[in-house]
Amino acid sequence: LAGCSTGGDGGTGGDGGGLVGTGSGESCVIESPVKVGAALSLTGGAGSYGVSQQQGLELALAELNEAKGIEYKLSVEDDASEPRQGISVMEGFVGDGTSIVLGPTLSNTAVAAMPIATEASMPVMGISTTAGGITDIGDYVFRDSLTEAQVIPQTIDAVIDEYSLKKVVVMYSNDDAFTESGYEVMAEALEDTDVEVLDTLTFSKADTDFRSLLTAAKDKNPDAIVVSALIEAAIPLVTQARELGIDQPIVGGNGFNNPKLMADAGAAAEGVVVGAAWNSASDNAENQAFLTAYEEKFGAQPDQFAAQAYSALYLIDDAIRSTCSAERSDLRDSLAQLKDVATPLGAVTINKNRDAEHPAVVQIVKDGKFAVLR
Ligand code: 1QQ
Repeated sequence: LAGCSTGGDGGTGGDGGGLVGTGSGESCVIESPVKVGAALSLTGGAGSYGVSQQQGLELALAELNEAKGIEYKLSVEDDASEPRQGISVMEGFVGDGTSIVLGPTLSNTAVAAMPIATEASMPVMGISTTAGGITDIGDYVFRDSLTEAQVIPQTIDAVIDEYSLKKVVVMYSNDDAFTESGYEVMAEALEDTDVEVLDTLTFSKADTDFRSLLTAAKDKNPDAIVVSALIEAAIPLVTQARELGIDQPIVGGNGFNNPKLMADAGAAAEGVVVGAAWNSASDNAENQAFLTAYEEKFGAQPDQFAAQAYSALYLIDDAIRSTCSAERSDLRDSLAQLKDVATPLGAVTINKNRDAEHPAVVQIVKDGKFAVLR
């Protein structure tokens, strides 16, 4: 078989893979289709985030494939909101020549699944993971989602200022990587202020009845309740708080950043304050184009998770075109260099920890929508 190529090594290394192109930037031409994987929570507790992410990716994919030179092939797999399923999805992508994987949706799944990517030298980009330490998993781990540490302190400062807070109760689920990390950031941010933490109450992410905890919280007479929770807990928590006559502001982390909060909690969601990486009101040109195209394609408005997913594919395209290579190690290096890329999230720079930097926003639920508080 001298002279014959056996090919089919399943990886993106070596020559002849067709993932190193010619030209650069807009004129870059890559022969082979570029495989992008996504491990998203389409079902299970985080299913409402994952479906939004999938739509954001599909829109970006359609737009990017209109440009010449690079054809992207997107493969979306359901991680079912479960670490084990996340691991098996990631293993599948490692073996099939995928250039980069987006996700998993939850930090709790990412901490289990991302090590598999980084051990195989396959780039992976979190598009919604906000827990501390995610990019420390390895050199091939990136994210375009702002961390809780990048968003919560200014959210806490804003509510203290807005509502002259003196004392709060903190609540969080203590069985999830994201909600625990979010809690730590909240506690630290509060420590840096004069606000007194009257009590810290814990629950499970699977809980749906918060009445006794909320009654205990109410008895302390706080000026606000600060909560780190995923959406499935946030909805009943907010609903039951209002039913129990807690009219004080409720301040949430990234888990609350979901239109399902307003859809399911209805009027109870009014006045909830949520720090975010994106608000639809952002007037940059990329965001305006994104809003229009998304509405046209899906007949609905996008949320932050769709915006982050959409932006991620543009960041990847920018990186690939900069060196005209979709080889895994080249893509790792080019992603690490990204600076001031215009996206619906604003201008995104990847910092030396491989996390994204761009402006954050503090939102308040008003008339069933996330409005900008400041
Ligand atoms: C995380 C999160 C969730 C809210 C993502 C959907 O921020 O798990 O890190």
